[in-house]
Amino acid sequence: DEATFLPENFTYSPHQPCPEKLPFMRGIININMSEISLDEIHELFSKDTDIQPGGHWKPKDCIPRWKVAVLIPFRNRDEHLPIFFRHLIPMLQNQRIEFAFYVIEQSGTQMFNRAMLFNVGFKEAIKDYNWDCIIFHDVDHIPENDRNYYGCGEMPRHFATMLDKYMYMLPYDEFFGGVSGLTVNQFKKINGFPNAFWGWGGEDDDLWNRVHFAGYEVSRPVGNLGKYKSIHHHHRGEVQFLGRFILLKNSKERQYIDGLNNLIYTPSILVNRLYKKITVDLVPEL
Ligand code: NGS
Repeated sequence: DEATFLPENFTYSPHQPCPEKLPFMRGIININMSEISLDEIHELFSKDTDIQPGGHWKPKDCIPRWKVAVLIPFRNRDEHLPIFFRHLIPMLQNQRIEFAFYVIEQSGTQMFNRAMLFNVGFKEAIKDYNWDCIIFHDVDHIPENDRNYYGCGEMPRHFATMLDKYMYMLPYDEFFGGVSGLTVNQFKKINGFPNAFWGWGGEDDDLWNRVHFAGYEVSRPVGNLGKYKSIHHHHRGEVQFLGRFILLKNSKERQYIDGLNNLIYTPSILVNRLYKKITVDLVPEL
């Protein structure tokens, strides 16, 4: 609730945990969807010498409550990335969260596998650093409110509850798409995402099922905080995954045979200034 946000003159120290509701979290974010190049974004953030390679940043004025790896599955959306960073970097800095970005790009000609890319990103991210919270983020979703706090919690969290493209309503109660977050332990416990969803649809519903079979409930931001704008684009070559309904019927049986525990991939890795890029050519299991 708004009244609990700290006043401008609130002081805290480098030796104390960052407060969760900081004065620079002002609410509505000014969204700027105009296209910009990655070079211009680098330029924009070049004065911020606290940003380490891979976009790794942590607050200096307090101890961050969460160490967050933001995973972004990716293919053929180059113009979205700079728009994404333009909004996400300032927001996470205002929230005084420690973070870095992982862009997991699917090369090759197989159908897009968002879920498997998240599994790859997870395994690569936890090799790097002791992240404790993982945010699973579509590149075309821009948060509209910086009080939508990107930390994790006792329960898996769904952040993108009010999308402009759905007239700011949850499309259905079990919707878990767009942006979600789990602690490293929660994600391991549910065996991650399924790897078997090739093409559009259903993988987020399967994650919802996995979370519930493991005994969790999903938590969501209150009020208007979960508002997002989508970057407009033509759905380039997104092929629906026709097998999704059958897989979803068998979510429970499949949970511990398909996921983090049967994931095989060969990544190539590039550390950029604002993100780590992991490229993988995914192939379906025979
Ligand atoms: C459901 C899909 C979800 C998807 C949601 C919203 O029908 O994967 O629509 O999609 N589930 C199935 O197909 C079983 S959206 O319009 O945001 O792309 O997330």
